[in-house]
Parts: sequence; structure tokens; C-alpha cells
Amino acid sequence: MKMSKGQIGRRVLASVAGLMASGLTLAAGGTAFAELGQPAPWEYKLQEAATPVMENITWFHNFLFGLITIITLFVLGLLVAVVVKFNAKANPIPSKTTHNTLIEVAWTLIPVLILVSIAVPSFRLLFEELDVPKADVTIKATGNQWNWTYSYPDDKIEYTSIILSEEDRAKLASPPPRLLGVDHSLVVPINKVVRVQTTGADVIHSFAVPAFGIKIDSIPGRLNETWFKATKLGVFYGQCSELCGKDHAFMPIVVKVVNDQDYDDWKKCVLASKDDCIDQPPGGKAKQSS
Ligand SMILES: [Cu+2]
Repeated sequence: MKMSKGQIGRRVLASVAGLMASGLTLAAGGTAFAELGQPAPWEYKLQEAATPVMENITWFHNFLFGLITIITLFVLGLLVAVVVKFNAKANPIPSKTTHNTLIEVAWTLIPVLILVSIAVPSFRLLFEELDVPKADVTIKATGNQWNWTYSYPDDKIEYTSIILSEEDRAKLASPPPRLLGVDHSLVVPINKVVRVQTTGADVIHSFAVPAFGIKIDSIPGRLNETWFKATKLGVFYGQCSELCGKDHAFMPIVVKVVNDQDYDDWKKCVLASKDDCIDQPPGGKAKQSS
């Protein structure tokens, strides 16, 4: 089938319009797909922030994205101008200009200002992440091949968190996402500064929870430290983020953020080794460390 130029043009326009429409739908639906604390199909953005640090990370990410978009479009505009205006046909007698003080000052100064505008919020964010405020709760996460041991040194609580088998996951009323469910979650109170200390028992692991904006290596023989202050109730999923061996993909991290009352009840329950604590099913596995 032969198409006239007009037909081809209309087709191209229609497909571009179609692409833009689907892009807009995706952008608008991005939030609809996203679920708090866990990944979602077709997600292309950062997970919804649940801590002030993650809110700042998200802001910084969006700021940089805007900046690079403007720069890329500007450079593209310059290239197009060069191609269209200064090709041999359109511009047969080229100018012999070699210097332009104004432009030279501008192309030195503007990039410097851009870099400064990136450096300032970047360092502010780094310091916020690294400066652990006075902690209300301290937890220690020890990476093992291939699960996590969580301890609350102040409360003498220690237990191991192991991935749920597909069978056990299917039995639950509202199953956690595939490969992300565990038998015992980490339980923390809302709006409290939680200091996370982490180390590796065998090889290097990495403790990461995207919605909290934390990712820190768990290195044998070293105690690394980070912190978060969860401002939303809910269940937040993360994963070991350092290739640590054959079951690296099967040592998820589950953090339950609860209110103060539930947190106290949970602590009492775990210390009493009961079976119906809110991080079910504890099955008496949580034990008082000596
Ligand atoms: Cu690991």
C-alpha cells in the first residue's frame, strides 16, 4: 500500500499523540499503582516516602531530574540550531568570530552556579543521613547467610527473621508480596528516632528499606549505623542489597510501624514468648537474649 506524504505525516502525528497519551496515563497512574512500603508493577518512581529523610531524597531526585531535563533540552536546542542555521547550504560564508567575552563568561559561570545549586542540598542531605539524632529505640540487624537477626539491646529482645515459604504465604489472609514476607518482622514505633546498627555474621550484606531512604552495608567485624523516623503506620518492605550468596534474593526485610501502645504490647508479648504477638506468627521463636 502506497501512502501519500500527507497520510504518512498524519500517521506519524497520530502515533506520537498516542505515545504521549499513554505516557501521560502512566504518569497519572504512577501514584495509583504505588502502594505504601512496597514495590508495584510498572513502577518507575521512587517508593512513597515514609520518613523525613526519604522525603528529602525524593525532593532532591525530582530537583535533579528537572535540572537535567532543562540542560538536555537546552543542548538539544543548540544542536538543532547549529544543524539548521549553520550548515553549508544555509550559511555559505561562515563568520570568522573566535571570541565572545560575554558567552565565555556565561558558559563558565552558569555551570559553576548549577554545580553549587546541586552541591548545597546534596551535602545537606548527606549530613542529615549520617548524623544520627538522639535515638528513642536502638535495633541491631545482623545479616546472616540468609536471614536477618534483629535485636533490641535495651529490651533484651532478639529473634531471627526468615522468609515465608510460598506455602505459608498462601495461607495468610492478606499475603505479603512474593519473596518479601517473613515470619517475624521488625517492629518499631511511629514518630520515634530508630537507630539501626548493622553488621554481618558471615559475609557482607546490606540493610535497605526504600520507603525509609536507608541502605547501609552490614560488614563482618564492623558496626555500621544509620537511622530513620517513620512517620506513617504500615508495613514496609526491603531486601538485602549486597550480593551475599546463593540465597541473597531470599532474605527480605519487613518493618512494621505501629503506635506506641501497640509497640509496648508487642514488646511485652514477645518477652512473654506468647503466640499471638502482632508480628505473627512468633511461634515462641523470639527469645530473651542472655
Ligand atoms: Cu544478604
